[in-house]
Amino acid sequence: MSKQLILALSKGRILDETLPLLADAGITPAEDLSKSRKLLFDTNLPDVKLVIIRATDVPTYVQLGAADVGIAGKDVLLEHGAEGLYEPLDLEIARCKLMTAGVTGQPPAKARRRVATKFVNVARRYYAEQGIQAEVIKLYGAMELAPLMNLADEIVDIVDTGNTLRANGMEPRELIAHISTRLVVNKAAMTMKHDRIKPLLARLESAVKKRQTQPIE
Ligand code: PRT
Ligand code: MG
Repeated sequence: MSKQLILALSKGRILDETLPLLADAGITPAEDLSKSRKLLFDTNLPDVKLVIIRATDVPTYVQLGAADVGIAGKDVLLEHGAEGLYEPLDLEIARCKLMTAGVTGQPPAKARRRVATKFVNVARRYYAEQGIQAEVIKLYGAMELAPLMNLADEIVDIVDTGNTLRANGMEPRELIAHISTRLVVNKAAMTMKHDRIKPLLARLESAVKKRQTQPIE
């Protein structure tokens, strides 16, 4: 295993909150990420590199060892599964909730429920635990549309303010999980590159703690 450390970052909304945390931990990209179409970046540290990839791909990169460390939403980790991964740190950014939601005022379907979601594994597990028969329908986006179009009775999706649901005539129902962004580490790398990963973890941990004691301006 090379001594180089590869960090896989989720692009999109998590990235904007990740970069200041990394900066507090002493890692800054060597160039402006927003001005580049590159996906692999050098940093101020000679042997630390960043890859910026789809959030849903981060667990795969880390699990298979293509990246040593990753930053991903707990929703993505719950859906993907945690085999081969350690999850040593809650970065406490991009907080939201995984919930079921349905059409406002409409009682939940009694018989086999049709549930549209991109979190099919999470949804199957959740409804099975509840003893509710569910037909889970995989969608890749705009879950809120499914009940309006009579494709599904309810959805499983991420909720923050609830505005997206309300704008589409829906209401949040059951909480499945509280979500925040987590640091994940490849299990083999945690052993083989412990001398590199341990200080990174410690610096990120203190960056997270520092935020908790500092009110956001
Ligand atoms: O684009 P892609 O298909 O890859 O996924 P994406 O668009 O879901 O990715 P992105 O960049 O939005 O980031 C997703 C990650 O951010 C998730 O994995 C969560 O861990 C985290 N996160 C935090 C959120 C939200 N808050 C959030 N509000 N992800 C999505 N949303 C969306 C939600 O899907 C819904 O459409 O915002 C809407 C709900 O927000 P409210 O405020 O209207 O309730
Ligand atoms: Mg997106």
